[in-house]
Amino acid sequence: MGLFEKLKASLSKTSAFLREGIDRALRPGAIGPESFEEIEALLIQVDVGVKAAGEIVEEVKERLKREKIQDPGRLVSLIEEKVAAILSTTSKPLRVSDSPPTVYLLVGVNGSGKTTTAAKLAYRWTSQGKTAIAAACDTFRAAAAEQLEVWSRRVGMEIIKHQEGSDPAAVAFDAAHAALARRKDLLVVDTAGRLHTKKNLMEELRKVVRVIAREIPGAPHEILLVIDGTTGQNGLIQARVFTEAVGVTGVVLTKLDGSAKGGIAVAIAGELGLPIKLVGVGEGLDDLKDFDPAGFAKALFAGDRSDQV
Ligand SMILES: Nc1nc2c(ncn2[C@@H]2O[C@H](COP(=O)(O)OP(=O)(O)O)[C@@H](O)[C@H]2O)c(=O)[nH]1
Ligand SMILES: [Mg+2]
Repeated sequence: MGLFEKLKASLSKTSAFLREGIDRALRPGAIGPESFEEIEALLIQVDVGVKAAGEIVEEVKERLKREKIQDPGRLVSLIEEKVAAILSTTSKPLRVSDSPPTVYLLVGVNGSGKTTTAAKLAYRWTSQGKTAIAAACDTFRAAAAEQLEVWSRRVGMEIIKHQEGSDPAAVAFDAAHAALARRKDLLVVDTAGRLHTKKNLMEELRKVVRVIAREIPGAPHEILLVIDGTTGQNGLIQARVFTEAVGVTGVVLTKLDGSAKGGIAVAIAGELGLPIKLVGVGEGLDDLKDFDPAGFAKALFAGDRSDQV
């Protein structure tokens, strides 16, 4: 399946809901102020956020008035363009360091997909003949390091882990040294999402960041906040907490496959101003895609009709 096809399939729940509603709101002969109220409500329901939904609808209304557009298809295109524009304002590619290792730190709440994303990221590199190493900084549960170890074998990367309950910053320190000594191209740092208190977790993360920055100049090159794309507005609250604590540089939006709340991408860009860098569209190693604002917007409004491709 091509990249766009995969994204379109992943967003099909969201887009089927949106298109059905929008087509109903814009049925021929019925385009009026209520149509736009309906569309705004639909956008809010897929978690685009109140602010962005308002902006999108205002702009489309303006253009409708100014350009006297009556064609529903054209109006849908305008909505799609506006969404793409919002997503583009923050869009930035994933940073890669000129002097290896490139270091990616993954943060986020439990179950959001950090460990899986770490493996997927490493797979991108190892499948291109580059070398990768993982730091198992989720020392909160033994199972966390084991899970990363299983992935590491599949991906073909080394892993640095300590005992359960040990200091994550010590793991980060060892991993940074191993990455430098063994000239690895990539270091992925997996972290915990749950501790006894939120304050502890944030302090621990800050310490991990400090250690990495001290041992490898310029690192971490990305602090990626992993957000579960099915959790809707909750993701925004998480994003604020993590951003304040560790200065997130980008978002990985996971589990888009099966999400009916794919509009959250628009809220992340529009309300938080954070760039979405990658999207997770499945559980496989290959199911991590670069974020493309225009493609995402197109898939969001594609509906489930094959003639929309
Ligand atoms: N469908 C789907 N499942 C995902 C995706 N990313 C992660 N998962 C699943 O989400 C669950 C939690 O992932 P995990 O990486 O352990 O989360 P962590 O607690 O943040 O490390 C696992 O069952 C993963 O297979 C994705 O993009 N799509
Ligand atoms: Mg994990």
